[in-house]
Parts: sequence; C-alpha cells; structure tokens
Amino acid sequence: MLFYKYLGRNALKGTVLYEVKDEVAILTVDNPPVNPLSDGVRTGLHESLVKAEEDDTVKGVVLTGNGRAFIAGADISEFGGNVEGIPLNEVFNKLEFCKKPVVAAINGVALGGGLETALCCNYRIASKTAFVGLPEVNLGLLPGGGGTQRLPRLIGPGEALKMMLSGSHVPSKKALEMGIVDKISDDVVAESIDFIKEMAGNNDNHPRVRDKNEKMLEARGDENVLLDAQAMAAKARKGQFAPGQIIKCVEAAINIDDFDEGIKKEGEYFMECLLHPQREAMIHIFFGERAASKISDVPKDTKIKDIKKAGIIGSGTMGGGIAMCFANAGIPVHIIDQDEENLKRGVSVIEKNYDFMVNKGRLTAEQKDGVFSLVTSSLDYKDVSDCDIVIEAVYENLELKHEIFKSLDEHVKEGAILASNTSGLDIDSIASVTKRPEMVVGTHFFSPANIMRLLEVVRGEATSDETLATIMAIGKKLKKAAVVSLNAPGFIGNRMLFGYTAQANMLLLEGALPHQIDQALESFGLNMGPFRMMDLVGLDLGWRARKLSGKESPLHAKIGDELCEQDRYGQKNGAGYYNYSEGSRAPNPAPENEETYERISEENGFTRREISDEEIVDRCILALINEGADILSEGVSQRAADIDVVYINGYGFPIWRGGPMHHANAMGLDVVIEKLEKYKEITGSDVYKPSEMLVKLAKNGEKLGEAPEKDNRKEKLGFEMSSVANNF
Ligand code: 3H9
Repeated sequence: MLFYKYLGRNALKGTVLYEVKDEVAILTVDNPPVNPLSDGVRTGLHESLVKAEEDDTVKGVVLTGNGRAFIAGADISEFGGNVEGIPLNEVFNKLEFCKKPVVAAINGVALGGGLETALCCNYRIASKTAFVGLPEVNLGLLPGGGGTQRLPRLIGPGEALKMMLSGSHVPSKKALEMGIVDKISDDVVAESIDFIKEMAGNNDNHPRVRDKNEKMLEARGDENVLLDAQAMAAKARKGQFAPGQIIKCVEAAINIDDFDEGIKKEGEYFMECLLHPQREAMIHIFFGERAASKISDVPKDTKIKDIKKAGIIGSGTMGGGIAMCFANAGIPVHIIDQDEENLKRGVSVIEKNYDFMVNKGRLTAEQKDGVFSLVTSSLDYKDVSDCDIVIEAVYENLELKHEIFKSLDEHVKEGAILASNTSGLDIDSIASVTKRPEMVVGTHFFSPANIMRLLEVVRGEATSDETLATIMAIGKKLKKAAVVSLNAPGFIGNRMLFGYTAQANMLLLEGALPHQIDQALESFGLNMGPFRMMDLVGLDLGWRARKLSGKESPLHAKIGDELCEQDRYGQKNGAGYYNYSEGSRAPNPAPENEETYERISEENGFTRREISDEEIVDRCILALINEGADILSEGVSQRAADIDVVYINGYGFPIWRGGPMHHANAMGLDVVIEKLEKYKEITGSDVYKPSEMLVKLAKNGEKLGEAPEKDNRKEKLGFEMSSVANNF
C-alpha cells in the first residue's frame, strides 16, 4: 500500500494511462502537448509501476507517450518553485529496479528527463521520426535525473559530453548507430509488446545501463576526454555555469566506481545549477520565446493561411538568406531579381552556402540536392503570381519599395501576403500603395538570415489578424524566434541599438578607446563589442546618409564621420576603428586613430579622462534598459520578455543574463534608477532620464514584465515614422 505525503491530488498536472494487453502493461504518459514529467505524471508512473509489479498476469511493461512526444523532460515550469509530489529520482529508481522488464517505446521526442526515463528502462525502441537529447544546458541546468551518469556508460563519455554540452537533438537513426536505442520500428508499442513476450522467460537477465562500466574504465586516466569538453564549452558556451558542472559530473562517472555515489555528485551539482541566477535567466528565455508568438489581441483560433510556396524579391545577401530559410523548411521558393547577373550570383551564393554545409558534415549531398532543388529563380514578376507569400528584400529605399509593392499587388494572386524585409521603413506607407493593406506586414530578418534566429514582425495599422497569425506560424516553421513590433521608428531592436551605440561613441569622445569599450562589453557577455560591430556593418552607411541630409552630424557620430573622411569605412576596406588584414575579420589595434580621437574630443569641448570598465558597461547597458522600458510603455513591444528575445537572438546579448529587461529585474529596479540618475548627473544626457515606467515599477516594488500585457494595436498610438537608421 502506497502512502504519499502530498495532498490535493486533483490539482496534479498530467497523468499516466494504464492498460494491459497480451499480458503486457502499457503505461502511456498523458500530459499534452509534449508530456513533460509534471507531478501528476511522476505520481502516475510510480503508481502504475507498482500496479504492474503486483499483477501476476503481467509479464512486462511498455512505457510510451500520448500524441507527438514520448516525454519532453522535467516540467520546466516547476523549477524555482515548490515542487510537489514524488521526486523524479524516486520514480527513476522504481523504474530501474522494476521487477518486470521495461521497454521504452519512444514514439516521439525524448528530451532531458524524457531520455533519462528511457535510460532507466531495460530496452529502448524508437520510431523513425523520434529524436532524443539532453538539452538541459540550454536552460542553465544539467541532466539531473541520472543522465550524466547513464548516457556516458551507454555511448562513452566523449560522445555523451558532446551531446550534453551542445544540447543537440539526435534523430532515432543516429541514436541507433550510437547505441542509445536498441531498435527502430514503425509501430513502437506493438514492437515493444512482441519484444517483451519474446524476453518474458528471461526474467533475471535484463540489462541495466547503470551496470555498464566498460566505457568508464576505458576513459579512466585519459585526460583528453575532459580537456576536449572544456575546450568545447569555452568556445560555444562562454560565460555559462552549467557546462562546467556537466563536465564535473562526467568526471565523477569516469572516476567513481560506485554508480550511486556518482548520482549523489550529480544531484549536488544539479542543485548548484538550479540555484544559479543563470538558470532563471535561461528559463525566462525558454518561456519568453514561446510567449512571443502569442499576440494578446489576436484570438487563438484565428485562421492561418497555408503557405505552400514563397517568393522573394531581390537576390542579394538578405534575399538569398531568406530563400534558404524557406527551402530548409521544405517550402518551395522562387527568387526574382531585375538583373540577370545579380540573380546568377545570388543563386550561386546559395549553392555555395549549401556546399559549405555539406563539407562541414551538416548536410549530406543528397539532402543538399533536395533543399537546393526547392529554390528556383527568374527575372519576371509573373513567376511569383502563384506564391502564398512574397517577401521583398531589396535595399532600404521607400520609393523603390513602393514601386515593387505596386507590381506585386498587380501580379501576385489574391489573398497572398506581401511582406517587406525592412529594418526601419514605414510599413503603413508601403501598404498604402496596395489594394490589400491588410495583407501587408514587415518581416525584418537579421543577417545572415539563414543563421540568425530573430525575426521582427512589423505590424502595420491595417495588418489583419490572419496575416499576423500566419506570419507567426511561418516564423515557427522557419525555426525563427519571431517577435511582434508595432510600426514605430527603429522597431524594437534598432531603436534600442541606437542609444547603445551612441553611448559607446560618447565614451570614446570622453576618453575610452574602442578596444577597451569592446573588451568591457564582451566580458559582460556580449558576442561582439559595439566598435567591432560598427566596423562590421560599415561606418560609411550613416555617414553617407547624413551627408545627403545636409544636417550637421550629432555629437556621437563625429568621430565615425571623421574616420570615413579618412577613407576608414570598417571591415569592408580593411580599416575602421580597427585595422584588418586582407581576408581576415580579426580586429587589430589602430593606434593611428588616436590622434583623431584626441582632436575630435578637444574640438567638441571634452577633456579626455580615464573611464572604468564598470562605467562603460553601466552606461551602454542602462541605455538599452531605459529605451526598452519606453518601448514597453508605448506598447511598441507587447511584453518585456519580447524585448529580451529580440536582444538575445538578434544582437548577441548573453542568454545567460536573460536579456536587458530580465537583467534590469535581476539588478533590482531601484538600483537601475539610482545608476540612471548618477549617469544623468555625470553626462547631462536625457538618455539617462529614468523611464517613467521604471520609476513607477520601482516605487511599487514591482518588476518589468509583471504589468498586464499591452493591447498592441497601432491605431491607439499613431507613431511618426521618421527612420532612425540614418543616425547610426
Ligand atoms: C529536465 O528534463 C531536467 C532533468 O534532467 C532533471 C530534473 C531533476 N516542461 O516548444 P513548443 C511547453 S529539463 C514544461 O511550442 P514544439 C511549451 O512551453 C527539461 N512545458 O512545441 C509550450 O507551451 P505553450 C529538458 C514544456 O513542438 C508547449 O509545451 N527538456 C516543456 O515546437 C509546446 O512547446 C527540454 O529542454 C517542458 N519540458 O517543440 C525540452 N517542453 O503552448 C524543452 C515544452 O503554453 N522543450 N513545453 O506555449 C522543447 O525543446 C520543445 O518544446 C519540444 C517541442 C522540442 C519538445
């Protein structure tokens, strides 16, 4: 008789269905949509295993999942709260020591605690479409359900470390080759029942992963396994806490003979991850990315158009990258360019990109042929007439975009969506030249579009719910982190970037040097400091636009403009804030610029001073936070977490800090206000005048993101769309 110390069973989430068929107990995890191991599932598993053990007619147990998933892991929403019900490791213990043989019938995704569940079973049979993985590292965690001890025993510590440090998903065919699963089948449950019936007589000899020690003994004394893992973590997971903990767990698996001692170590290291602020930050982004696709005033049941074919206007870097996104998702895509040479070049760049992936082993030659065959091209607009969506991706010129949209409206079939890949132009103005403004939307991809995950979806005044819902759905299909912005200057990302780079430039005028500023922000965790980024984008873009406008350069742009006058445009011509050797993107110091910095500082009344790294980081990051709070209070962004998703996926903000808004919450909004006021005093700049929203929240002891979500409709707001892009 079991006695559980928790109460309120009705409130438990998820369940396990129990059925006996052909003398085999079938346990089906039922917790839609992806069957995480919530309290109800853990309880259900424990109870069902006891029931199967106590039933003398039952010869064995098959464990499977309902719907598209086997088990997607522990219930992520339980982390950081009071967890009720039976602890996971108690369930795993029951499973591993079940008195009857247990087969995991892996019908779909088995991730994290899901794969760990399967590793506690005696056998694993996977469907052709299933995939497995231990992606806990993406949440700032380690596989704490025995994964760090069992997976290395099954596939060797080197391969297990690669899987755990990358968090990669392994398709069932590869999982079979690696030895993670024993068999692949079209009907995993039927196959598992047959398997049990075959094995039933063999009652005492069912393998347990915990007993497989050969691979641990082989690795003992071989330092390379752990050194390779450390190198991998340093390169791909800079600044993150969990990877080091994973490596320590595997070190324990290799060196400690007693399996249970290794499990104990894993538990201790897991707890340190659970309590670490990075865990909260990374889980905030996991849920933030999923929330971003939901738009508060667009009903859930809004009809979604079926996108069977896409068209792209423009075969440049952006057009080609976007075309690859569609092809990679299995959607045929047709590219139009007005110039035959450009088109040929554009298509050959796409092919080269795919060849590169083949050379790196990321695609097979056969897969390349498959995706590349989905890309077609021509010079005639008529050839996109049958597309369900056409994305214009030409350079930023409103008149040119007007012309293109007029033609598209004329040629593309009724009901198709017309999208503009603009980083700052007015979507309402673009929509106004068509007879279908409700089907016009902005899709701001980030370069290189086939790699960068961010997709800013720009909602115009007339954009319909159906258009928006369809774009969010297609964003998911293209594996993008899609975030909605209102049609307002700079949208979300570039508006924040503007204040951030302006402050970096002000710090340069005041006395800091580009490499000091870059290093300080890279140590904070950004992928690339602002001066390396400006050199990459090209200093001449803003300079040329400012020259055309005939206006005097703003203070923060003075040094960049002077460098352009000296033909220093950035990486494109080998000299900018840094120097670059031919064919290399590595920045080398440019001491010859220092005379320019000193002269421009002096001409503008600055006495250059020593500036600490702390001031550099504070001033640049506070500029982001303060602008982000304004964006939120104006309703340009729907939620604080949306801003974080934008900054992490498009601007290299470290995921382990959870994005600028989460970082502000972690600092404490009272501290943020205090610092803003301090820098307002030092600089006299309104950039640091605390956003009213921050002041109000701090006064009430609240956090960003706790306020109710904004109704995101533009008509309430009426933004003046003067592009801020020229100010960069
Ligand atoms: C772990 O296992 C720790 C253990 O080692 C140790 C413990 C002691 N929990 O992504 P989707 C929700 S850590 C709770 O849109 P897809 C998700 O929020 C865990 N909820 O679907 C969404 O909710 P909503 C390790 C979860 O088909 C809905 O399900 N496991 C969980 O594009 C649909 O999700 C992972 O890290 C969860 N585990 O992708 C796997 N998973 O509809 C995390 C999903 O309200 N999950 N939800 O927005 C994934 O990677 C993807 O969800 C998956 C499906 C590939 C499974």
